[in-house]
Amino acid sequence: MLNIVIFGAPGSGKGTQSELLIRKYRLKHVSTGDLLRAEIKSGSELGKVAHQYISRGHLVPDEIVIEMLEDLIKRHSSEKGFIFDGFPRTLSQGKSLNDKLEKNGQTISTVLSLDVDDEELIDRLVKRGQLSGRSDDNEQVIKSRLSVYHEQTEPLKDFYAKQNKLVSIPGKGTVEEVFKSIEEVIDHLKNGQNG
Ligand code: B4P
Repeated sequence: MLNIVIFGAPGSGKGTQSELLIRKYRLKHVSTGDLLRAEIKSGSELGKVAHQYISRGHLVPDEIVIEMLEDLIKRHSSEKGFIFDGFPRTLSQGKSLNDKLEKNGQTISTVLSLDVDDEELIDRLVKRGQLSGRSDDNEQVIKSRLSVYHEQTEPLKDFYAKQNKLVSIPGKGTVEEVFKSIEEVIDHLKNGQNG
């Protein structure tokens, strides 16, 4: 089983690269951002709460996101593996993910950290906001998301480095170039699992 965490700042290419990964490796895609946006669209109580945080560029509280993820892991226990996209985003989420996987006799295979500088991130997200109209893709909210990333999410790099799981991927090339670096890491992992 291959359990991959795609890690990076907002706009680093997590969602973009996940799409390519699912196609090639047939893993189950878990994007907490997509799940939360679906809840908002459906008008559910959870969605109403999530919207209050997302529209200000804050993280949705850990309890909500962890519960959502727990349900999903249970429902898809027989898959080939997961791509966790945008989860974990806090140390508490990271510890919880390790626990949940361990309970099912699984572990995280690798954490791919997409490294892109803040200037490029702001540029990408402002452009996406102009096309998609996503309410959290405007410059003021983007800056808040970036500072939340540096304060609450980036410490996870150290958490995974200590477990020898962290692999840094230069995230600034074209989508294809970034994917090529990712493929190399995963193919190497898969060969190790088979051999
Ligand atoms: P997410 O949906 O995870 O959104 P994101 O961080 O902006 O990244 P995304 O994956 O969508 O974009 P990508 O980098 O691929 O989260 C949204 C919000 O939900 C969070 O701010 C938070 O409030 C909440 N949330 C989600 N998960 C949570 C959790 N676990 N805990 C608490 N709260 C949570 O792409 C960005 C743009 O760059 C695209 O337009 C793309 O086309 C472009 N791009 C990608 N790769 C490129 C490249 N190589 N070159 C040029 N452009 C590129």
